[in-house]
Amino acid sequence: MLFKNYDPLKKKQLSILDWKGNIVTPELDPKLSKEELLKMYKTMALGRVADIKALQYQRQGRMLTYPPNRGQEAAQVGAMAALEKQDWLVPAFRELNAMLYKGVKLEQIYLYWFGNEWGNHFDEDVRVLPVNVIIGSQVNHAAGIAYASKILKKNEVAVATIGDGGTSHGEFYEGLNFAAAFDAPLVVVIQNNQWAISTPRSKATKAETLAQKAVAFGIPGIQVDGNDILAMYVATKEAAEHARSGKGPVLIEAVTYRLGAHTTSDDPTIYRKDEEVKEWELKDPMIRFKKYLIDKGFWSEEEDVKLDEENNHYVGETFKKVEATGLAVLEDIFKYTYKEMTPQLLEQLAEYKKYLEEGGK
Ligand SMILES: Cc1ncc(C[n+]2csc(CCOP(=O)(O)OP(=O)(O)O)c2C)c(N)n1
Ligand SMILES: [Mg+2]
Repeated sequence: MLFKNYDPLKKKQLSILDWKGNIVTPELDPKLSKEELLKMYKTMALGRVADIKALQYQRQGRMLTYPPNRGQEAAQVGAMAALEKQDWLVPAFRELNAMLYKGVKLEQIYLYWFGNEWGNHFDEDVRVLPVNVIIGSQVNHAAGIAYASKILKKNEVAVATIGDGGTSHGEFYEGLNFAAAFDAPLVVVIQNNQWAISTPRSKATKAETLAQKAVAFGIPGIQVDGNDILAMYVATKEAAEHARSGKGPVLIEAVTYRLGAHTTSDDPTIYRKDEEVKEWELKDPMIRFKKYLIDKGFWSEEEDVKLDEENNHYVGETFKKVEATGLAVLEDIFKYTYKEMTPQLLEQLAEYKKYLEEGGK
């Protein structure tokens, strides 16, 4: 029903909690338990602190690079909260919050951006693929997982995240078309944060919405206020159920905003106006969610201050552990690119060892 009511060609955006924290479509409020709501909020709060501190560490020369998440917390946590434990997240690189919710430890995420690939080595029961910077690849990988899940009757839904810019890549179309043709349980969540580095959303495609691209695949598509955690939850819940029941993929466009820079190597003041950022700061997903929780009597400003202190402490301690771990042994790059080393890699490893023996660093 949701997908019929929010047909992407009718340009209606799903919204439950408006930017002031008021419920605008009470009939759609998922009425989640206090426990579920607080788990979501606490993940976002930790993600926000970890995001801000990652930038500081990078600026202090202590972290290699980092792609900020600030502003996109609801789009990520709302979607993940709607999944089952066995479902897969196939992330790109700006998914700190989604990864945290799915059970990846902050220490691992930090270790990766610190420059140690072992940070991508998650626990067996964590259904998250490694960070993948190759734009668009997420959709094909997730389509493959979804197809395998269908053949092996595993009841696992695969969720790929991709940016607005990523929807211009071939793999977005290939993966979605494949999954649609084979009714594979795939959900693609576009994080439309309005920018692909310095390229605005308007330059990425002539289509009025990104959700309407679903029409060409013959699947449901829905545009959602991505800063509204309840709307993201409801849309993803329905999408995952649709996919799980054998009806094929769903495309979700989360309309959100990257409040920070693209990465720590980017200066957004060169290509976007301050007023635009200020306007989106008012629509911050955390402000409205906090108000919703306080209105419900589930949370208070005092608890919020305490949580912030705890998070700051935890994040600081976590980063200390990461620094103590340090960088990976370079040999691992040769050893684990494939299951077994190819003759070329063996040769390169021997060359590297010789270089070390001769005093190279
Ligand atoms: C295949 C490929 N081409 C180019 C790049 C370089 N690149 C990194 S991020 C990015 C922009 C991505 O924009 P978007 O898809 O909107 O995601 P966002 O960064 O906004 O989260 C580009 C072009 C890449 N990583 N992979
Ligand atoms: Mg983008």
